[in-house]
Amino acid sequence: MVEKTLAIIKPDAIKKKHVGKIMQRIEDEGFKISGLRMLHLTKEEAKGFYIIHKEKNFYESLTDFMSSGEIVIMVLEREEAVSHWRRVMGATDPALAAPGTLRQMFGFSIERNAVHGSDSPTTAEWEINYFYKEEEQ
Ligand code: 3AN
Repeated sequence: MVEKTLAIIKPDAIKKKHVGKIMQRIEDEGFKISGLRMLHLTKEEAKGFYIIHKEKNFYESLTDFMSSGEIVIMVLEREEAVSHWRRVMGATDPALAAPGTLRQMFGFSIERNAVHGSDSPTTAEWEINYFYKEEEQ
């Protein structure tokens, strides 16, 4: 089934100039980029986006990092978009991510791991709605 997922290129990957390579990979993997925007989250916006992690000990640090510079957000569309994008990203910790995955190639640490992807179709819908009005989706 064709579905949508939300992908983010995080501040670390933007600073290291990996945007072009990551977007090329997205197209090579057969995704249609149906939404694309660069923005700089406020701390409050980052906290809202990661609200599910509010009890975790890394919440403050993660939201500081995610509001530390520009990010690129994208709505990606293809068959099984959510699970496919997570396979392309690799494991959360770049040290454990499989060879050829984006986090293995471009991630620096479990926090500064280059890219984000929704973890289920339900989360994808919530995350896309967080950034896009319905008529923009
Ligand atoms: P994923 O992004 O692989 O779905 P989650 O949902 O467990 O991983 O975590 C969300 C984000 O929180 C990760 N992308 C990462 O940046 C950060 N994170 C996860 N675990 C840790 C940790 N132990 N220490 C610091 N940051 C973490």
